[in-house]
Amino acid sequence: RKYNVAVVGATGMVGRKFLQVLEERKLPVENYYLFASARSAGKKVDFMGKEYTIEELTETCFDGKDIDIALFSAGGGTSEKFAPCAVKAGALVIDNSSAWRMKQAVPLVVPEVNPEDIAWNNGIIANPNCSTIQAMVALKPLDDKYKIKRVVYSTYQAVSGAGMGGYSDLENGINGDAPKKFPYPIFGNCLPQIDVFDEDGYTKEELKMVNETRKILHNDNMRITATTVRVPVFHGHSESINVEFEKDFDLDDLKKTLADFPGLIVMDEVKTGEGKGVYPMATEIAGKDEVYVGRIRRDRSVDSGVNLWVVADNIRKGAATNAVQIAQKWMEMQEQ
Ligand code: A2P
Ligand code: 11C
Repeated sequence: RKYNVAVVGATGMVGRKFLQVLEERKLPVENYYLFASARSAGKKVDFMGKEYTIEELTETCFDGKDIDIALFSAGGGTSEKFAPCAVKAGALVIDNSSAWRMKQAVPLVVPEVNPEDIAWNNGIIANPNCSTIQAMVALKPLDDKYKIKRVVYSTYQAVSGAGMGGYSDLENGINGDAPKKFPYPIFGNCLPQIDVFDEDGYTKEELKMVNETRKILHNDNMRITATTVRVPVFHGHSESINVEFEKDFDLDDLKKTLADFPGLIVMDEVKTGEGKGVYPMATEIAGKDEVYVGRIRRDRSVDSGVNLWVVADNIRKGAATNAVQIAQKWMEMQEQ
């Protein structure tokens, strides 16, 4: 069977990556429809060896097109307003915004981690936040085997996570221009604020990591804390993750457990003395679909704990690739 697929926000940072990943993965698709705002309507885009015209996103734009899947990445407000229109027209929405993630009726899915949650969707499946997705791929095999007791996240996030505006702030900041997207200059700087603060001093990005982790790992009581930081990197989020377990572990066994997990690549060689170690870095993993983990070492300050360095391309696995993988999994499930 072949499917009809819509991409909403096709001109944006993530939307364009949707198109690239869709081209690479060759899904069984009959027709594609590309949507963006009125500003882009009529623009031509080369895609799948053909010229496509961007259509304006409206409440009725999905009607009569027999769209099976609509991949949304056009901001939270746009998803909130238009995802129900796509569902009403018969589509499954896979939404990259934060609008639906924590709703009880909406599954939040990383395909390697909780594919079973795809089955109970009610028309919308949410794609988690980029910094959560890559952490989940590393933590799921460890939670299954050693039962996670507590997690401390510290992130080093690329400017592309904030869309085109974030990217321009770093590019133009190199020439000394004032930032437009971020609250302070990002060039030569680290900003310990991603998104807005809530009243107890955490940022929304930090709370997303806490709440989304609990939902995806199906453990409402998992103890988690996070500090999320924007760094002057174009592509690739890096995360230091400190994990404490209920059960004891053997370090070689833990490394093998990580290496055996699908979508996760261990990159970890210690060189003592003058040697350069081997570990994942944003510049190396940009353009890759997998999550990379290195600096795997025992935390000697607790009975059973480990430190990890987890890096992934935030626009690929952190957004477009994960959403397209959900679509692929869903298509496979229709064939069964
Ligand atoms: P447009 O290019 O027409 O403004 P980014 O996060 O990289 O800035 O991209 C945002 C994406 O969401 C773009 O494709 C943008 O389209 C789209 N978008 C933003 N607001 C709307 C809206 N109200 N209706 C439709 N698409 C929107
Ligand atoms: C960032 N993680 O790096 C954010 C962007 O909830 O999908 C993703 C916002 C979201 O700025």
